[in-house]
Amino acid sequence: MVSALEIKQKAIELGADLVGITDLRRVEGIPTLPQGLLEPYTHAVVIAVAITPDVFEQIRTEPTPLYLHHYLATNTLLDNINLCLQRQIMNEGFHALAIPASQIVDKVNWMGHISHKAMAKAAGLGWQGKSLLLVTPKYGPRVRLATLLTNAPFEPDPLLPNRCGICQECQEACPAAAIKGASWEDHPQTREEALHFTRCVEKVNEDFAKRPEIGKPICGVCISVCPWGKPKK
Ligand code: B12
Ligand code: SF4
Ligand code: SF4
Repeated sequence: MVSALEIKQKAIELGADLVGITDLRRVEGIPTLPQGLLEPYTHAVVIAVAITPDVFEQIRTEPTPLYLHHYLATNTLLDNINLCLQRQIMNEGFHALAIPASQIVDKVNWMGHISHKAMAKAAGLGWQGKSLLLVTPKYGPRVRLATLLTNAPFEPDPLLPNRCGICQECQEACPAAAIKGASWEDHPQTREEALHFTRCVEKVNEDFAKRPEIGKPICGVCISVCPWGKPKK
């Protein structure tokens, strides 16, 4: 059987910057669409692709057309890596299901099939910061994520602690004043615990997505200001 190390090496060869593995017992009770999505699976491989720091250098208070392009291209790369890993695991006789990087399945409640942030946290890639984004020690929140569900019994990775500390950069910079500044050791119970959720939803959908040169619900400000993402000197 293909080992956790081999699948991680393959992901890196294909263009991933980070890869982690979780046992799905770590996310028991997490909401999914459809309900019961996780039932055939026992583990997940979570991949991250970093967006170059130069894109974020230009983001101060709003998204840029350049960020839009990198956002779209990174989603495609993540989906392609995930499809290749899916094939490799299936060829070994296991089930595997690539969850799309950025598909919104329920536009009333703003949900994907599963939260990649929660899966990435459970796979030891980082922690969910005060912005609710997945923050990694190496790239901060400047990563996009995708999840591959499987029943291949890969060895899970150790968890990382929350390292936001007293930082409030994202809270201070958010153009919608949406970040409450709450902290938690593991994860918030609801999105509302971390965010004035509708303020963020309205900002990205009613303002940024309606700009002709953007056209998607993106923002990037809370990503750009996080000190963990700034290039290390
Ligand atoms: C719908 C969606 C949106 C919506 C709603 C956002 C939201 N916060 O839910 C809108 C359009 C507003 C949006 C905005 C943004 N998004 Co968006 N979005 C998604 C999408 C498609 C689904 C998210 C989802 O289903 N959330 C469901 C909620 C319930 O999950 P959650 O936010 O993680 O919070 C809960 C869980 O984490 C849970 N939890 C954690 N661990 C555990 C364990 C257990 C056992 C349980 C029960 C619960 C639990 O606790 C939290 C509270 O319930 C994902 C892709 C994906 N499939 O994940 C991208 C995604 C979350 N978005 C992303 C990004 C970058 C953004 C923006 C910065 C915009 C941009 N691209 O510039 C903003 C950030 C807003 C913010 N501060 O959160 C990235 C995040 C990358 C990262 N480093 O974290 C993702 C992962 C896309 C990707 N492929 O990388 N987004
Ligand atoms: S995505 Fe923009 S509006 Fe939403 S929380 Fe981050 S900075 Fe605020
Ligand atoms: S900007 Fe500061 S508070 Fe916000 S997620 Fe990054 S480290 Fe945490």
